[in-house]
Amino acid sequence: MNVPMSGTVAAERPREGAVTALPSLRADMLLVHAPAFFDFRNRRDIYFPFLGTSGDVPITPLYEYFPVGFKTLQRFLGDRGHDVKILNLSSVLLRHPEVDFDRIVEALDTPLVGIDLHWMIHVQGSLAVAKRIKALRPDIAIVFGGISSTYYALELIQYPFVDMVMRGYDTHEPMAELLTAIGAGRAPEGIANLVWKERGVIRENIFSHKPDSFACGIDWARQPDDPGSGGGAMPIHEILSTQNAGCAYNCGWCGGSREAFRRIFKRHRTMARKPLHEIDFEFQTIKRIPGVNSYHFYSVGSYNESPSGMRRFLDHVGDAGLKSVSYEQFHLTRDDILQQMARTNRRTVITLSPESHDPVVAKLAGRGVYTNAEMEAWLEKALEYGIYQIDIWYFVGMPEQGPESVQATVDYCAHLLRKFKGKNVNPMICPMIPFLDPASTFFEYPDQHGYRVFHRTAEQHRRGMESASILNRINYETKWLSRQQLVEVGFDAVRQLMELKGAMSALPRVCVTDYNRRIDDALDFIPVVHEADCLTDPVARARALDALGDEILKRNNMVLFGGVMNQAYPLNRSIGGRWFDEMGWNDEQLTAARTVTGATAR
Ligand code: B12
Repeated sequence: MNVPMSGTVAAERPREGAVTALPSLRADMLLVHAPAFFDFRNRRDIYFPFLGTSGDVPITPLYEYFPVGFKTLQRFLGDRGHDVKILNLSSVLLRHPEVDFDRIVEALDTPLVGIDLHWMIHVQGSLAVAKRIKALRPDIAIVFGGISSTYYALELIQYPFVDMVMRGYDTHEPMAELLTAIGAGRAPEGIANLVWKERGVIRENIFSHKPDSFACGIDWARQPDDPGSGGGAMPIHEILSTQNAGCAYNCGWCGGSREAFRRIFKRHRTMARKPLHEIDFEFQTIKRIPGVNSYHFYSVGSYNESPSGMRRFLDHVGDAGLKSVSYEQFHLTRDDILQQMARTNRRTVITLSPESHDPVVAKLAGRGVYTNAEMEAWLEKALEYGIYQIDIWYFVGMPEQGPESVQATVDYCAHLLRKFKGKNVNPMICPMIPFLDPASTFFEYPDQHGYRVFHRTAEQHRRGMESASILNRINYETKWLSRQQLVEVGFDAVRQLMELKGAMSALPRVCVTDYNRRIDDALDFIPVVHEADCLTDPVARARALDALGDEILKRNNMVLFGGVMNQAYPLNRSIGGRWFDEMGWNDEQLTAARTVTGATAR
């Protein structure tokens, strides 16, 4: 490998049509989060339907979250003298669609770009961004990292534009060594976990850095600037935390389950925990966030905490002065913890995920550890203790789950809504699209579980993501639900549930009408695009898609813009200022760098 020296000077090549060049972005490493699809702008030949994500977090189908590990890498490496910056390209391109990506690449002053392929959904975008960077700036080395990168490391390294893949759930130490090696112009010989190329020959260093503890505390004190959108915007003030990598449970569909963790990271112990003093650090910084009392805190994976760990964690939460907090729970939370949760924050939300009302399906989905009757009794109790809200998630795409089963889940949700009317019990349902997680048990052994997998390799997923039709992007179907049904039955279930919530005043009627109008439109338009996408003659296909181009673009522009809505919050909220909206430059600089000629679609 040709390891570039640090301090490489950015190429200063003015491009035609540009207004103002972006100031150079200097870093020892720039961590880049690519949109799930690149380049989505002005595309008339690929349709991103409303509800095209599973819809539980405030993101568009470009999946703007970057791995929270970007923040820990930034702190850990920063403490060791390395200047690490983060660029969320998804957010930049959504907010500033007229910015020419090539101008961004030209402004980079860094020897190393790190790209996450953590979630498989980013496979097309991460690779396309890497390819373009390499084409324009062969002086910049490119390293991939994250869960999917680890799983597919030996395939990814074969792409000519991927120089290195850093494997592992904890990459801090090896990345520090890598940056030091690059700074010194040394080859990354012997750096644990790394797969790299030496003059085109693939080298696989030993995959040995697998510590029992994981990560360092995140510094939350500084949040990205919120450019706002003229006062009326409802800012998304949210931070999150995970105290563990891996999982104590073993749900067959999950790429982070016990067995999946073993497959990916080749380590028998399936949990690595964040050290207590790092959690302490994290909470100290949370308290320093300006206006912390307007922030929601999302505790992801808190089902992996022991009761004593949870009690300690709750003390911190109580101390932090946050507006609201949500905890994901696997079992029905026991009384003492419930009471403490309610005491520590007046707006405590608990998220349960029974996945199905049907105990057989729930068990096959890896859940089913309580009955509906037990859950309902627990709901009464939790509300009595002062828990503010309980979200209950159901999933579509599980074993033995056909259309009737999904309908019965919706009917059960109606029962819950009636029984707990006015009490903030909020059932939600989402289709598992577009991907069944690679490395999950159902992905690895589809036949045994009634699944069929369409895309297996990274390249197959990448190509799949380039399909015009969302149905062809989906990587699986089950014996009980075809790809088309996953979408149709899944969307219809969401639609019915929204309708019920409107009727029972759990949501404003006007939001429901608007939301369901979008679902109806997607349900009408998906088959139209699908038919065109499935034409086998490439010329006929291109012609058919071209004829639909205006309609596709119109719909994409309604989903891919500077706003997001989801099931939990069915109102458009502006992006920018979310903890992961790290835009590299400020709003004025990005606005000034917009091209006169408009967005570049390639
Ligand atoms: C926390 C979490 C979330 C949080 C996100 C938190 C965050 N921003 O990181 C939320 C709830 C928002 C979320 C969302 C989603 N998630 Co999630 N999530 C998890 C969970 C529970 C833990 C992940 C974890 O432990 N991270 C900690 C460690 C492993 O990662 P890290 O510290 O962030 O990063 C380190 C390394 O990964 C690596 N690294 C990562 N990126 C890079 C890049 C470079 C260049 C380098 C060098 C290193 C590197 O170094 C970091 C530092 O050590 C896992 C389940 C599990 N048990 O693993 C699922 C999981 C990761 N999520 C998954 C999925 C599918 C999703 C969604 C796509 C769901 C959806 N349809 O909406 C979205 C995607 C969001 C997006 N991109 O916008 C799948 C991924 C399967 C796959 N391989 O694709 C998992 C495995 C299981 C699951 N189904 O939930 N998720």
